[in-house]
Amino acid sequence: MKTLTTIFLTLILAVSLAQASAFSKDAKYRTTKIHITAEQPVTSGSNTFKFFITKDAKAVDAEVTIKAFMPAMPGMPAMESKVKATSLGNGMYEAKLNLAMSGTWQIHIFITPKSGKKSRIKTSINL
Ligand SMILES: [Cu+2]
Repeated sequence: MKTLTTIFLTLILAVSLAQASAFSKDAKYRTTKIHITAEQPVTSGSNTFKFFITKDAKAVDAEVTIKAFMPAMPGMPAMESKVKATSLGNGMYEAKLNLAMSGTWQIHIFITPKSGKKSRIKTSINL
């Protein structure tokens, strides 16, 4: 019964968090999961994203670097923006990414914990 209550409350929290965000995306690599959100709709230019990172369902304490890039296209050179995310505690990180044009941006999240294996999660953001 306690488990059911916990699941139910988690669902309510997940739904309300999803509604509060203008952008939301999930990605994972093995048991490391990341939940990416933005309070404002994602547009070309500077965007602030929050990253909630867990490994084996536990909040991750690590150095987190985000790389956003777009390969060269006809008439456009390759674009890249790499930033170190700020830790907000309890597995939550924040970073401002400059997505200079509309299109599909490849996103790589580099996670370097104080001990244990480094990991990299790949995803993409369309705008
Ligand atoms: Cu482009």
